Amino acid sequence: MTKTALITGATAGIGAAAARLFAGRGWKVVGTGRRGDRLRAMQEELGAAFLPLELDMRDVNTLRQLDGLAGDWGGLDLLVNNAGLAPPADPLHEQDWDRLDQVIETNITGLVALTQALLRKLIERQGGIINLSSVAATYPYRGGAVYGGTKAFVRQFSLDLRCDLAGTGVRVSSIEPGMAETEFTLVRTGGDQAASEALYSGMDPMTPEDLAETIWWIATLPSHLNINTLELMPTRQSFAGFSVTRK
Ligand code: NDP
Ligand code: 8X3
Repeated sequence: MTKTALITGATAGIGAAAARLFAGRGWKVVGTGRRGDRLRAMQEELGAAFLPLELDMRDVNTLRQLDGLAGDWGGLDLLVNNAGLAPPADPLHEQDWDRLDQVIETNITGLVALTQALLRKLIERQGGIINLSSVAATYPYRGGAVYGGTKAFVRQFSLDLRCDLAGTGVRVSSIEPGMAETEFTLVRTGGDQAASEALYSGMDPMTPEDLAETIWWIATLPSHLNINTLELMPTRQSFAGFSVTRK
């Protein structure tokens, strides 16, 4: 039977690469995002393997009705909770509340609502859930309080969800990547292309395709194996020390 994945945030970056990879390897893909033009372009590119679903992750009422996905696309083998974003990397007291709220609603509330809505379908097929957390869940940095906090939530949610799903055969994984060159920094900086290019310049960042292959690897492991958490970085990214403020 053809397998079906629902991939959120399939209009750019990691989600778009994963949609292409899964569709190219014989899966059906339900791809979501707010930008309908990009979803339609993806459908033209991938054909019948791709079902576009225009969806704002902040629209909890709609998310909660998605257990009603019917027909050929009704069964679900994999949920990739990928849609997400970061606010500018400024200290919290300098941040705009609306941006913070958008990040919390998208990265946490929407992810939980969608997961809850689709769980029964995933249990029916003994499917899998792969959540996009981040190295920001583990390693604090200035300006990362809300983003890192949301990604720490995603990791812990993934681990706790495994407890709820014990015995169902459903697998849950948290992927925690470092720097991957996508539209992530463009969004974070409010469209500053130069800042985005400068961040990834000369450091061989991970590519969206690297992460898509990682998602594929986790999803297609033998069913008796569960990757709980997986942290990965570009070789040129590493750790910094503690910060000390002297008097
Ligand atoms: P991109 O900005 O390239 O893609 C983000 C995707 O999320 C887009 O498809 C966007 O679709 C979707 N999205 C954002 N907000 C919403 C919303 N409110 N409703 C629906 N969809 C939404 O970033 P990445 O591909 O890099 O990010 C994917 C995930 O990976 C995120 O969760 C991010 O936090 C995580 N991550 C990224 C890293 C990186 O270095 N790039 C590292 C670690 C984790 P649209 O705008 O069309 O709605
Ligand atoms: C994105 C990676 O290091 O910019 O999650 O927070 S980082």
